[in-house]
Amino acid sequence: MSVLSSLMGTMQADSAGQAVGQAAQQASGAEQAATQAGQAVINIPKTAWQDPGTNTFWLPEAASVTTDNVDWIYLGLIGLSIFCFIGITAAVVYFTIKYRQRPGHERPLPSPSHNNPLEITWTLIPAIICVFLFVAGWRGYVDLATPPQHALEISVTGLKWKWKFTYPNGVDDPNGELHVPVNRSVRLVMSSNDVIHSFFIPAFRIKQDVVPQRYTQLWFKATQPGVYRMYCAEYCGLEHSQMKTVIVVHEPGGYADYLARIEEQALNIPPAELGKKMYDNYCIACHTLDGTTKVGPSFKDLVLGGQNEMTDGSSIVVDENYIRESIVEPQAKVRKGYPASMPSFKGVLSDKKINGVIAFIKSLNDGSQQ
Ligand code: HEC
Ligand SMILES: [Cu+2]
Repeated sequence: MSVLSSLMGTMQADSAGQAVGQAAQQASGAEQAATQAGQAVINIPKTAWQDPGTNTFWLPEAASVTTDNVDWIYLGLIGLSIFCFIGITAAVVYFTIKYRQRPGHERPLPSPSHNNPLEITWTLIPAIICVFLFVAGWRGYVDLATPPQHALEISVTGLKWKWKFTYPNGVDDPNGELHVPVNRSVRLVMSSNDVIHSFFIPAFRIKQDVVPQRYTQLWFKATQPGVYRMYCAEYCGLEHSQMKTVIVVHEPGGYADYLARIEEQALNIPPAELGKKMYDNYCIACHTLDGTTKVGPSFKDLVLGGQNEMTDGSSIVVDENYIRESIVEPQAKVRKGYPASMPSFKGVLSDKKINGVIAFIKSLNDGSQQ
């Protein structure tokens, strides 16, 4: 590839960029279709990987707010290199011919050893260019290193050999893809479960090592809905090259739909398992499973059909309705010997989750947990 065509290539890069955009639109169209069809699982077609139009040798479409600075410095450096390369080569060729050894052309002795104006010029101009590039690069670096406040935080885990994305609602993306809303600052808090990986989204011009036992961060603000490629950019073992996936930038509203969808999906597990999760999340601080008393009575003693004494002296038979009432309206009936301090989970736990909790409590005493 000749250096000159590299400069011109920036123009082609634009049309290649459009191709990515189109592929992205197709993808999000397919996604909408999937949603309409009521499918729980959306599988983004990996158009961005298959469409040869997106396999550009040049800079891919820029789709985040911080890309401009990276691009012009990068292209500027290439332009400068080409300029110097051509200039120096031309000078070498010119001097070689002009001062070649030939009859009637004597070498002047002693040869000139010093030229102040020349020395100053070729020191000063490169120095100015270097300082300029440094300041421009440094400002861009500071931008990239400083996530805006109140950015949406998504946790990223590098694993041999895939990425795991965990959203603020605690749910992982089921397909190992990253989904984000358009025009919203996103901060990725990243760590690795095993070796060092490197998280790379070319379209956003961001790349950062993902290291075990510490957190690194990246931020971006996507400017166009679409599907963009994502890589691991640090050799991390046998299937390193398989750590490619996509980032889906959603139209306004699409991200919330997506979150609701994966949350719903995460609930599609056996009720007792779901209940165990809810127990771990919400109840474990006050209720044990082993018979010991914390703030509240242990769930081990909560046997369906058993009798419980209340503070008002009455006695009730434990059934599903009693457990449900204890969760949504804990003060309605308070166990004798315990404070009426349990918070209500009304609005926190959906019916499905409450059913899960009930199934979990039942399973504690039917022998299935042993
Ligand atoms: C802040 C502490 C606290 C948390 C958190 C808490 N509870 Fe309670 N819970 C209590 C206390 C104290 C009692 C006993 C007083 C009463 O009956 O209200 C109790 C009672 C109960 C009872 C009746 C038990 C019996 O033996 O009659 C049920 C059922 C129950 N909780 C379920 C839950 C579930 C399910 C969660 C989690 C979603 C939960 N609790 C979270 C403190 C808590
Ligand atoms: Cu990797």
